[in-house]
Amino acid sequence: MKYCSSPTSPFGRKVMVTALEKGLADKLEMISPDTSDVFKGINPKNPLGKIPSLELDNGDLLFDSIVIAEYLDGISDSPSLFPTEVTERARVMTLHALANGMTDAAFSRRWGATMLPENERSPSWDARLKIAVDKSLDQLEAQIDAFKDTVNIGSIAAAVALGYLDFRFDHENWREGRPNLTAWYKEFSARPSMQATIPA
Ligand SMILES: N[C@@H](CCC(=O)N[C@@H](CS)C(=O)NCC(=O)O)C(=O)O
Repeated sequence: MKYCSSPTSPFGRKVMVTALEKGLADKLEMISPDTSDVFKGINPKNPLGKIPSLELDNGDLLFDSIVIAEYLDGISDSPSLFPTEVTERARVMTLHALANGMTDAAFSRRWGATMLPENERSPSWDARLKIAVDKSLDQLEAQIDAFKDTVNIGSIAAAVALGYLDFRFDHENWREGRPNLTAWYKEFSARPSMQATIPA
């Protein structure tokens, strides 16, 4: 299977953590994105221009990250990272949506600040995105008991989101005033799957 991603992509990292947790990482042939013109997108095979994508041996192209993660989860026999009981699944997928939305907002902030010409940047849009990140962090801190002892697609997405903040927004210190989230992340990020995928 051809996996198009980059070690610095938080969405790609979520998929790799999933693949490692499921013992499938060696099945992924790594393909680098095409960054020659970021305004046209960085993944020519995906009409949305985004990474990650996974090309199956039958030619199907899977995106986005949650679809790839669920596919990898489904083809391995090891315990699932996607609960099947309806209420539990809804909770975990909502946690995933929160963490992924936070990652999306943080990634957009970074993209706006580094790719757009200075006269096209929008401080008020950046502030709006920062509010989304901050409120999501507060929500994770408040609901820590619901996920602190779990390893599933929701907790993986939460850890990857925090890892991305460390990578790109270290100076904003998300840990301040969030002791429970800080302690949980310290423990979760020691997992071999997280250690093997630290963005560089
Ligand atoms: N919802 C998508 C988001 C993917 C995404 O935003 N990927 C970024 C890299 S981290 C990207 O490819 N950006 C290039 C662009 O948007 O042009 C997913 O979960 O896969």
